Amino acid sequence: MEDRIKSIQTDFDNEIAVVDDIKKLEEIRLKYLSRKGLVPLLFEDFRKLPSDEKPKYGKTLNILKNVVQQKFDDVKNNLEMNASGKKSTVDLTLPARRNEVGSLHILTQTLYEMKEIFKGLGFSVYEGPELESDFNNFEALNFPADHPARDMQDTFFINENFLLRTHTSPVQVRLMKSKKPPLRAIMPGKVYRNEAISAKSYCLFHQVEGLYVDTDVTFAELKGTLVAFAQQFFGENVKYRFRPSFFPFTEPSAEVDIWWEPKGKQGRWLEILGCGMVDPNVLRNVDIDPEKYTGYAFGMGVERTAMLRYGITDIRTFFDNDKRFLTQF
Ligand code: 2U9
Repeated sequence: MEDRIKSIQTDFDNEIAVVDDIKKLEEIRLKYLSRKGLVPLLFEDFRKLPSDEKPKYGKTLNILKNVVQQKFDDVKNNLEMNASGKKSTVDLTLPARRNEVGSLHILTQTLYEMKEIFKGLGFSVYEGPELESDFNNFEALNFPADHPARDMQDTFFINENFLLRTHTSPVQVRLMKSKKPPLRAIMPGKVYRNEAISAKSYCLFHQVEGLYVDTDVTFAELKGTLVAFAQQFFGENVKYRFRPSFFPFTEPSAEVDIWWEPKGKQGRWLEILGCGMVDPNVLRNVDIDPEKYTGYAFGMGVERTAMLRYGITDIRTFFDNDKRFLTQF
């Protein structure tokens, strides 16, 4: 049965391919599709098969019938249209449709670029889980018990002790707990915040944080690293400033702004990252002696940085999967 199906399909294809008038087409219809034609005869034989063999051929037989009928109808339409002087609806001179090629999401591209810059500055890349313990996400990082981030309003808690990480800092905690200094790594990844969704904030975003712990690490080294990053990412002539700030996990702390002046618009200072010297309490919490070691840390939002660089005004567009947005990058 299988061989007969194949041979009828091949013969039909060969014969229909060279049909150029209605008379020859009618001969093909009689041979293959009429009541006593080869295809209906195959169905008659199929009906006589033992019932356990039927499932094996039923589907192929139906495909044959549909393909033969469809090809026949197409050729018939074209011949009829040619005979009546109308143009065929198929224009064989049209160029073929291009296959669409996918590309990396703009956040992935930005993350890759950031990773490459920091790798060039001597950092390795370290990743950790998105579901974290309260200890790694808050406690070890010197967050006081009454800090607003520890509230259900701001953080997605799984239960009393576990949560969706609100920053990638717990990965630094894991690194410091598992390896001895010197440590120099960046931590890229997704973080979650229980925020009202708007053009400026989303419940999920990406961060790149960095950490360097060794003997005699200084704020001057932190500054040198971040300026080198800003110059590579935003351009050699980027204008920047360091402003004093506060974070529970760093002391002293600072924020870095860059001067942003889009063409034809008023320029202004825009914050691109936060940083500071790792608080001695944080080092103690992971059993690193703050008398012997010092460290610096920094953190930046990937969406925020990409928005600034590409003039994107609504953070939600990163997550909408709208091709009109995605294909611009
Ligand atoms: C350890 C010790 C210190 C990481 C740091 C910042 C400053 C910071 C924000 C930037 C924009 C988060 O995405 S954002 O909202 N981050 O300002 N992050 S210092 O400091 C650490 C981390 C881990 C153990």
